[in-house]
Amino acid sequence: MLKKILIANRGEIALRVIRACKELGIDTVAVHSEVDADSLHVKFADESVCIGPSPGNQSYLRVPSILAAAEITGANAIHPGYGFLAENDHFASVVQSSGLVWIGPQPDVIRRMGDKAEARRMMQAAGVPVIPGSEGVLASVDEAVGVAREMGFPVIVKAVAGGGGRGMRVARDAEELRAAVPTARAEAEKAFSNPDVYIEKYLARPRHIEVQLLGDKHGNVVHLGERDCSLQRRHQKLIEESPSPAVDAKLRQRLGETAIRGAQSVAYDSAGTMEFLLDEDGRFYFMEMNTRIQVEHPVTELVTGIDIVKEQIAAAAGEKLGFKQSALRFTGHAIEVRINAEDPGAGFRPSPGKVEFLHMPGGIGVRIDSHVYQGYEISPWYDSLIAKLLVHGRDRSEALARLERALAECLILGIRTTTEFTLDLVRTPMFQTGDVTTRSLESFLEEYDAAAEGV
Ligand code: MV4
Repeated sequence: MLKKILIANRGEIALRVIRACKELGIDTVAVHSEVDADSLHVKFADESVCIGPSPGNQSYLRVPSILAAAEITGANAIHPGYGFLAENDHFASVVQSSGLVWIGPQPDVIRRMGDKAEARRMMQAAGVPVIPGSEGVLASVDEAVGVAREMGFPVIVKAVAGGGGRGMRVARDAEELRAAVPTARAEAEKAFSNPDVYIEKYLARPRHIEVQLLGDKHGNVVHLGERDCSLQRRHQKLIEESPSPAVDAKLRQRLGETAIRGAQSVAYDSAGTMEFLLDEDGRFYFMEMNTRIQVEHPVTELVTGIDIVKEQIAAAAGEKLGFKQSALRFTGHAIEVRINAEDPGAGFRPSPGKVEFLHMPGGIGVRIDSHVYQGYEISPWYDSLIAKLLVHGRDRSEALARLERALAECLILGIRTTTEFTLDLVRTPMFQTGDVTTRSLESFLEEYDAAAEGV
């Protein structure tokens, strides 16, 4: 049914989708900006169309240009990748009304999950545990203080249009909350053109645990286990792994069943991820749902053997999922690190430029997802991801040793990268023991910066 897929994205994820299409015997169309003319996604695709100048809002975010490229090339489906238009419900619905297949969940599901207060309400109604907080959007500061006094401080103010950590404010008492609500509203209005906020009880040291889901148009939803993404810097994940050191088989089953229940309540019919916070007492709470393929999806592919992108494409074509929950086996341990063109010695400032020399690691249990080659010019216009380095081992200890070994094989010259920083981080007792929370990186970075300054 799907003969030709247009990939509305760039970089490693565009390559990832093209690879799945090749294995499925589906033709591919790359779209690209002017600066991306020499990119690998353009070279690997069967056809390509230049859709505009380098800034994203003049190319990869231009809906009419992308639809025109699909029309000209006769593509009959669009895969959005992650970022750019992947969670834009308007784009998804225009794709569908143009008679094209949208490779993602239904536009109204994207829209409802995009409203974080609405997503909370829906999941609570479906019996998914949510963090105690306000019933939807706050009508006033007094309401916020009332709700906060009832459940206790500290609380966190979040933008309904936020997600991914943008537009959040923590308040430890009523006075701070009275200041935080207007500030958060102003920030939300500026960033998202929507000032609406809600509050939740603030969990001090949670782990970020997310569950990979796959659904089809026949009402089936399965979970592919969890990923632990607790190590983040400013809401940018640095390391992801599966299984989580904090999740045993029993908790995995409860997380999985809960995530499936939530997804089925909205007739979820694609690849998606439900994010939870796990507190010190082993309780978990729904945080938000990502209605797209994620950067870290290969971690799950390594422990399940399932090609998530292929399943996502098949589901969009109306096929049934190729396997049942009971047939899934989780094997070994996988870890992903992101290698970025950034300078850890300068606050992780982007370090674009020409890659003068490149050697990527190999050997048993190593996977590299990257669009970068020797001589490639990393553009300042887009994200700084150079490569995702993944390792798979029989257990966490083998995966850790393999990760150190593989990181040490990496050699990227001509630009600053996060390779050595990541190796230092991987070698810490904190990461080696798996005893991490969403706050762990802050303290590591303080020490790291102090060491860099010779303090
Ligand atoms: C929280 C939280 C603690 N308590 N909500 C950050 C990303 C966005 N999706 C929500 N985030 C958080 N929400 C409550 N009620 C702590 C965070 C958070 C965080 C979450 C996951 C990974 C890294 C984080 C870093 C700082 C704060």
